[in-house]
Amino acid sequence: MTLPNLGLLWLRFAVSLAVAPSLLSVPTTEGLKYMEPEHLLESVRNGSLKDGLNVLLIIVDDLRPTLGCYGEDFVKSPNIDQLASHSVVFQNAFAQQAVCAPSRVSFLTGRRPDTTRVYDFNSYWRVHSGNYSTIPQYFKENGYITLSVGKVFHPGISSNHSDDFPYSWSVLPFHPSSERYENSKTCKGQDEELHANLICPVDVDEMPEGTLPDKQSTEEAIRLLQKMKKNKGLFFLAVGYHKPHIPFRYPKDFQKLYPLENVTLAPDPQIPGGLPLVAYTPWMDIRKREDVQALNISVPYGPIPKEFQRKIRQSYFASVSYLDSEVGRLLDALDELQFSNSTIIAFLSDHGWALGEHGEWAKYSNYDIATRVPLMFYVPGKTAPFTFPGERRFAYIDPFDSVAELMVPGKQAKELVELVSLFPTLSELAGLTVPPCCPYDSFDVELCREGPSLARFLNFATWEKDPYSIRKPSEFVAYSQYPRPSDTPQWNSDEPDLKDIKIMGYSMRTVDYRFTVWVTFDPVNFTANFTDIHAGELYFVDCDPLQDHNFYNQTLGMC
Ligand SMILES: [Ca+2]
Repeated sequence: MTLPNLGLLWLRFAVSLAVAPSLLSVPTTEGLKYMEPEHLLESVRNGSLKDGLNVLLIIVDDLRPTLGCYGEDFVKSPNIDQLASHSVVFQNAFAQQAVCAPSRVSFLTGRRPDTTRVYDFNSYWRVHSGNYSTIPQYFKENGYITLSVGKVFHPGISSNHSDDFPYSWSVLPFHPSSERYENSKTCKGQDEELHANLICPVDVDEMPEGTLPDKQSTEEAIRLLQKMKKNKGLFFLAVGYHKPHIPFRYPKDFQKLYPLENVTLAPDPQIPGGLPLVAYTPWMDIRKREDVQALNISVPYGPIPKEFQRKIRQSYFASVSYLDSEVGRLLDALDELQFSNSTIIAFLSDHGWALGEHGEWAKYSNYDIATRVPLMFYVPGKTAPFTFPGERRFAYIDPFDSVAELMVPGKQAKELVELVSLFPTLSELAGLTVPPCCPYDSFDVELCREGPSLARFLNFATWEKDPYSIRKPSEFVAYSQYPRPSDTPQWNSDEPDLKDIKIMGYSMRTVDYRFTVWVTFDPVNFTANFTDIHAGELYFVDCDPLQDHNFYNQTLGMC
């Protein structure tokens, strides 16, 4: 196997990082007033909207591709599988940083973390790095009503405590009221008392407000779709679901889909011997939960007891099936309202999640298990034929229906792609001008994109005519990165604040291997020193798909 000249690639990174930006004028949100949706809809209806396609963007929190449509047959995800059966499904899509805010800011602005400079939760990119446009902002400026439901931007400082309203959204973003109870003591333990547990199957009727956040988000999204049906404007509706993010608080019935005796452990539950310590994530957020604390697991490497590992995996899968039922309700309503022939649907997650692989239980790393995400696009008339009048495309499928068969997946794209491509892809699919490629220094450029559009992969005619003309897997590379405060795991290794970042792990995934170098990083000047390498990782995909055998600096024993 021949490796490409990695030095040049890293040098390119190093040079680009060394270029200091000039800070832009600070946008202000002073004087903003809430605008009733009706007023905005009225203004658009009277405007000059061109014909076009609506967009439904579904963003899931911490969902790895553990879905039926990704070959994980034991997971009950019939509604997402049904969407996949009419979509192009990207089998090898990767996030740019495996944690919420940095990943979301990256793909919603179409820029990599080294351009957004958002590596933690404490900076708003418009005042921190550049006044970058976002996907919803671009659609809004092109005449769309843009609507946000649930967790789309990461809430808090990283989206200016407003989900980037009003830049990105036509009306104030919606957050489910019951979200405030996510970390409260709502989980009934074996002692019949309520706890703030990791594993939290619940009776929904007994929950505060008698509901759960994702249920409320589905209901609000459906209400907005009904409103858009009446008003006839083009819409861009983003719906952000919370599950399967921890805690695993879900309707308890979904646990029945995964009897504990049938739940297997991760195939590689040991911390790999050749793993550099800087790469290890100590999964501190898991340890904080009451039921995990009671296990007295040693920090940072102590393994979780096997029986509890099974329970975590059971509840993650149950949360995925609960999520699937909410996605199913949403798509059923979209279909019922006859939007299936006029709406692009994009489905993705912000990053993956380790379920015991490498002895880890979280995101916060550069492994495939943390960076690989589900990604699919449904485009009516393109990825699936238009429906006939009265024909149902996305009728709800009950995950408990034992006769429900695994859907035939749609077109599978195997190329390595990145979430940073979402911005140009949605633009092109909707018929908008694709934002230009970012220049070398783009800190002053409000509208540009750092990833290529993936729309060409949706053109089946080209695939069949000359599949090799556009698809050369060896040419594709997906980049990710993750910061660390130290060479060995400590309390803030998972989520270091910007000022504490001392090391950055830059990772590239090709069709053949994953290569990562952990280098000195200066959080003041945002510079990475590629001559000061703390550690490296090299994993070969064919013989080590789980990435357990680090061949960095090894001259013998190629697998
Ligand atoms: Ca997340």
